[in-house]
Amino acid sequence: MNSFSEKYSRIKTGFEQYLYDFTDSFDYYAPLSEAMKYSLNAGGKRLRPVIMIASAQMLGLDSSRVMPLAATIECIHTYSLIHDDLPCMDDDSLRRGKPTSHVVFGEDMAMLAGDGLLNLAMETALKSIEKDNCENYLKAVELLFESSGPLGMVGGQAIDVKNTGSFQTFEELKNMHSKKTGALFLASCLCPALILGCNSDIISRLYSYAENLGLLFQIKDDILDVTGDVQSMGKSIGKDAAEGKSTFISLMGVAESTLYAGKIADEARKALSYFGDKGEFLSELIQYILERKN
Ligand code: GRG
Repeated sequence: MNSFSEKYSRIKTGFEQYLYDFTDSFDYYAPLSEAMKYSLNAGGKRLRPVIMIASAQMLGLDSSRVMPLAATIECIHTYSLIHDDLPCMDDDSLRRGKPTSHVVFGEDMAMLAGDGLLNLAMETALKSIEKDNCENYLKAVELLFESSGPLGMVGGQAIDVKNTGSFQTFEELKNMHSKKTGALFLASCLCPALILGCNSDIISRLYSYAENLGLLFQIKDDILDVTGDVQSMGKSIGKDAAEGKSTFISLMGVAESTLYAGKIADEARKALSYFGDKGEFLSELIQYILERKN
């Protein structure tokens, strides 16, 4: 294992320990607790919490001060996957290498598990606010929910379901993805800076890094839907083309999308160079996303 993988694994393990204690404390109506735990503990890369914790560490904020917000963002991400997999949306039966929530618990309970996670996310974020740094924490919580709501992820998903296969231009596609996928990356990266009350230079560099990272993640997701395999991905592949979805591949092809991904990665690196050696892990994360197989 190289030092990047070791560090990723250390951050991810620390987060998952926190998450397991968090889910262990669920004391709701048993079938609901079970369905919420099933998806949260199913694994996944934990990319958004890892980005949030790494961004905190780079800026000199102790990880413990963002752990509840990292759990918040993972709850939001997980609820979005449960709802996205429902028959009324993507109708998927495999997620994180396991049968999807509605396959195991039924559509009604999957819907409620997602609703439960979203509401729990709000409760967790509000409880995380430090009294003596209330104003800054509120800015972070506001960004988080703005990013996941109708201006961000939910808005992007709405644009996506209403326009399947009909994005004509790269800009239209990019706009949808910057809301649907990019906004949560942005929140992950910026929350620690808001908690610390960082200056506008730092915020704008992080903004540029996160915006490019989110786009890179999505282009790679589209490439993997063509070149990846079910085993490594833990979810069905080839669905975009089968459903006639507009993707970076349908607009530009695999070769040009790969070249474009490299350009976006360079932009992300440029933004992060401002932080010097302290940005090493987040910089290496760009390469990880570029080379990821799942
Ligand atoms: C239903 C409100 C609502 C929103 C759904 C994010 C999303 C919006 C849908 C997911 C559809 C999808 C597969 C989008 C591509 C990008 C993406 C978010 C992939 C899954 O994220 P990963 O790879 O997943 O970080 P893991 O399992 O590793 O956490």
